[in-house]
Amino acid sequence: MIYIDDVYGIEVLDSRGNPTVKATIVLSDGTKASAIVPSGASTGSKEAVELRDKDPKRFKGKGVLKACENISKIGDELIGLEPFKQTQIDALIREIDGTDNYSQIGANAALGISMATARAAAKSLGVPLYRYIGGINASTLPTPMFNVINGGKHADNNVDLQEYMLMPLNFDTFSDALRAVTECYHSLKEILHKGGHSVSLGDEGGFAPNLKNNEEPIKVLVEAIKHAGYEAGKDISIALDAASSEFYGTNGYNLKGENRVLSSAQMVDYYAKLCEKYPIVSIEDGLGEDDWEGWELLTKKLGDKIQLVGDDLFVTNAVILAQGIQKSAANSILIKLNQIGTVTQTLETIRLAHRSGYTCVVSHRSGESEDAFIADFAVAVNSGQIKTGAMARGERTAKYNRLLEIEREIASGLYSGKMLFKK
Ligand code: 2PG
Ligand code: MG
Repeated sequence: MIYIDDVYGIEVLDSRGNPTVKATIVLSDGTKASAIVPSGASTGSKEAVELRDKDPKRFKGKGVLKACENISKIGDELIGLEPFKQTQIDALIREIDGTDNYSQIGANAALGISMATARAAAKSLGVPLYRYIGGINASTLPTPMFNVINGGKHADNNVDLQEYMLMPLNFDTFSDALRAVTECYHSLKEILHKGGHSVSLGDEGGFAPNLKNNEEPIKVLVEAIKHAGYEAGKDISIALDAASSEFYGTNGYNLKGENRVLSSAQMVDYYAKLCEKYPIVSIEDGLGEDDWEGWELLTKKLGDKIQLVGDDLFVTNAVILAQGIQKSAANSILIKLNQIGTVTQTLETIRLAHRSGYTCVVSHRSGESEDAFIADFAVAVNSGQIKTGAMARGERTAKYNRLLEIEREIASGLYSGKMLFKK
């Protein structure tokens, strides 16, 4: 029998220079595997708890030594167990924590162990991670949402909406899609540069210029698609993540960059007009995480035309997703493992979404690392979509480059692009 022999955590750095957890598992057959946990900036209030030391003398309070200690403590309970029993191991981690949001041990500790367990098990069996998690059903290369203009909390500019993304739909393979959209990225850089705008990058590798209003980035994207020789709305479409909980207050949606405050209904109209004017196929967090009525209205108005993704709204939580399904709010869910805490719980949420006709977009966090777990995970669960930033900055390209490897390994043209958004 192969069993878990050692478990430990160390404090490493994420892409924003903040400490994060790296968990390592050693098996009795000598297999050693690690996983690095990501960290968000525009977090949903109901996310599982990310444990920080709050010791002002280290990393301005952001250290994660306690979470690392917790990894060793939980590890003591896991030693001797088979790494292939992911469900039982994840259940045990939950039981040790004893809360429903990992407020004792930290979701960063929980997820580090959970991901490292899956990776160690796969490695020990000699199969790739996507194959271990997804079996022979893991076959679809996801369509990426490339976040090429950053705003909101991810950039130091005047753009209120957080993410302006390109989705390459009309391509036969993942590598072709990646190439085309990368050409658009370079066109975008030229256009911004010529227009006298900054081409410095935001947290997720997209450009972060100051622009006239929140619509302007969409116009520039359409121009960049054309400039690169593609047809907007046919070859490449646009997706947005407004991350609107960040600018939703008691008086409504405060678009600071445009100096106006909109009600939920006005926001819905605003999106409807944008969708009429531009080839937008998906809007994430168009409304705030507590604005359920707004979400119902948004879904009524646009739900049969475009994908409406709940991120802060659902926080990858099956219980909250079930409420959303009942209310007919959104038609898609963003999947972030660290919002819920373990691989098993994430898989449960995905199952519920798929059963209920909701699409799933597997996602990175704005604070990332070289760990490409989510690339394998997206293929494993046949999510068909992945959101992992721009085609710049190593922590973003790590995921795209891993997908290129997977594409070669499964030697198939099963790229989801043309299958998505088919009416
Ligand atoms: C989001 C994410 C990732 P953060 O809002 O979708 O792009 O941002 O990790 O800061 O929550
Ligand atoms: Mg989001």
